[in-house]
Amino acid sequence: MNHDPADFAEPTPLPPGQRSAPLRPLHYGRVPRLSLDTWSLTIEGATADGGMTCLRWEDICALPQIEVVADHHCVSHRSARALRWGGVPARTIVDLAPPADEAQWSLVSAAYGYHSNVTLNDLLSPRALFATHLNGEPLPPEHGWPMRLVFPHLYGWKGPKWVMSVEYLASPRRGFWEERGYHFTGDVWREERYAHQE
Ligand SMILES: Nc1nc2c(c(=O)[nH]1)N[C@H]1C(S)=C(S)[C@@H](COP(=O)(O)O)O[C@H]1N2
Ligand SMILES: [Mo]
Repeated sequence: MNHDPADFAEPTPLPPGQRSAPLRPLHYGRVPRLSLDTWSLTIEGATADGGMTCLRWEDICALPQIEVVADHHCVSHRSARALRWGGVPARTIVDLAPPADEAQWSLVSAAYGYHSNVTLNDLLSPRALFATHLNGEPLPPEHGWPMRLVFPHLYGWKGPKWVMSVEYLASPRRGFWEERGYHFTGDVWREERYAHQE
């Protein structure tokens, strides 16, 4: 009988308060209908040169791609294990359209007004990515097609699906869930769920 070396690997630990559950789409509102012809990612706000950068789908496809295998933790305690995300490192996008020195924060927005606040540090973390693929296939519409943000070390709400823009900020602002009682940073390993823990 053949064994995959993974059969003998230690199971990776889950962050505190999380339990394994199958991946299922979770979001506020409807799944938007988008077209690659009109789709773009805008990087704006407190940029280094004061301008804005608009990346179209073909620009994204021309950037270096990576794969990141990570668990996906919803703050509702469900964790989907070992998802294989493919896409562009968030750091690559930041390098392409860098922020001004004072811009240590950002607000990442999606279709229908969803947004989350993310620190520049988190955007620069090596495993953060703008994902276009899940387990080798283009993202299913309900999981954020054509592109979403993924932060393996933060709760799922920090990663907007159907991402449209990154706005660099010179002072902190709160996103959709952060305004509704959820934590400013949302680190899963520190169990930063709620604003009252800040
Ligand atoms: N645009 C958008 N992105 C979103 C959300 C949302 O409501 N709208 N929900 C977030 C939350 S709370 C989680 S847990 C994950 C869920 O990702 P999944 O649907 O791929 O499981 O998406 C995040 N991204
Ligand atoms: Mo979530």
